[in-house]
Amino acid sequence: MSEEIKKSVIYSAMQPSGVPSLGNYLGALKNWKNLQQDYDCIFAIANMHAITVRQNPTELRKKTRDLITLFIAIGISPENNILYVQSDVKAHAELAWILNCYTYMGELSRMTQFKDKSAKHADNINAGLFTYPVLMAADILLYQADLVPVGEDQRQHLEITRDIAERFNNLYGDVFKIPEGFIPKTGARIMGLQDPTKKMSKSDTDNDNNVIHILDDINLIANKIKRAVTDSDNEVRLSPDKPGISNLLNIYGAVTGKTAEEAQNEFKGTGYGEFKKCVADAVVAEIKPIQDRFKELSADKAYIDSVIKDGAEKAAYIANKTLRKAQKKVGFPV
Ligand code: AQP
Repeated sequence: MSEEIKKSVIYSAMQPSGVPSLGNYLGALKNWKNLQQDYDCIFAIANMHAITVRQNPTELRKKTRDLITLFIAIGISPENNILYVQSDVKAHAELAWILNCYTYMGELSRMTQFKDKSAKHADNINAGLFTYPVLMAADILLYQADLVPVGEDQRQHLEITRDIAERFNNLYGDVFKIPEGFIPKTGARIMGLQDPTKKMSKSDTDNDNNVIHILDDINLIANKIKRAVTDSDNEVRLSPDKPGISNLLNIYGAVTGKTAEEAQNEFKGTGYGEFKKCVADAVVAEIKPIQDRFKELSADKAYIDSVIKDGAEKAAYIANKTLRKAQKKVGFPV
C-alpha cells in the first residue's frame, strides 16, 4: 500500500491594517499562491496583531473580510489551504499568554520592529506592541509549522519564535516543532514610489502617491507609476544610487516573472516616459483580473461567510491540539 507523503506545513499571516500594497502582493501574496501545490499552507488574517496600532473598528471588520476575499481572488484556494481570521481561533490568545511567561523582557526590547513602531506611534506605545513577537510565536507554533516565509524585516521575529519554542521544549519535551525560515524562489522587496529608500507599506497614509493599493482604481495605479520619483540622467539601470528606477525594474521583473537584470536589459536605451508606461501596463495587466474577481466574490456574501467559518473550524482543530499539550505541560487542568 502506498503511503501518502506528508507535505511540509507553511504558515504565514498578513495584517488587515490597510488594503494590501503592491509590495504585499509581490513580496508575499503572489508567492503564497505558488506555494499551495507543494505545501500544506495555513494563511491567517492577523487582526489581533493589527490592533497593536489604533484601528477604526468598522473599517477593521471590513478590511478583514476584504483581505480574505482578496486571498481567494488572487487564487489562494480556501478548499486546498486553511484561510482563517486570527481572532476566530481563541487558542492564539491562550497560547500567547502561556508563552509570555516564557519570554524575557530583554529579548523583546531588542526587537527592531518594536523600536520602529514605537517611534512611529509615540502616542500609543502599548504592551501589545511590545509582546507582538510572542503572539506571532504562538501563531506559528500552534500549527506545528515547518516553514515560515520571512522577509529580512521579519527574521528577528522568527528567531525569537525558535528561541521560545526551544526553551519550552527543553523544559517539557517536544511540544512544538521548531520552524525554519523559508525564502521563496522569487521575492521582491518593493519600495515606496515617492520615497524609494523605504519599503512600501499598506498603512502608509502620509502620501497616497507613495503606495499602490491593489484595489486602487486601475487608472490611478497607472498614474502613480507615471508619477514615481526617478532621477535626472534618463538611463534605465539598476544601481544603488538610482533607487527609484531600480524599484520600478524590480516591480516590472516581479510582475512579469523576470529577474530585475533581465528587465534592465529589456529597457536598455528606453527613455523614462516609455519605461514607466511599460511598467504601468504590466502592473495593470496583473492586477485588473484580481480586481474583477474580487468584485464578483465580494457580491457573494454567503460564500465568503462560509469560507470564514470553515477556515476557523479547520484552524481551531489543529491549534487546540497544540494548545492542550502546552496547557497540560504547564499544569493547567485539561
Ligand atoms: N514593501 C514590501 N515588499 C515586499 N514584501 C512586503 N511585505 C510587506 N511590505 C512589503 C510582506 O508582506 C507581508 C505582510 O505582512 P504584514 O501585513 O504582517 O505587515 P508588514 O510586513 O508590516 O506589511 P506592511 O504593508 O508594511 O503593513 P503595515 O503598514 O501595517 O506595517 C509580509 O510577508 C511582509 O514581508
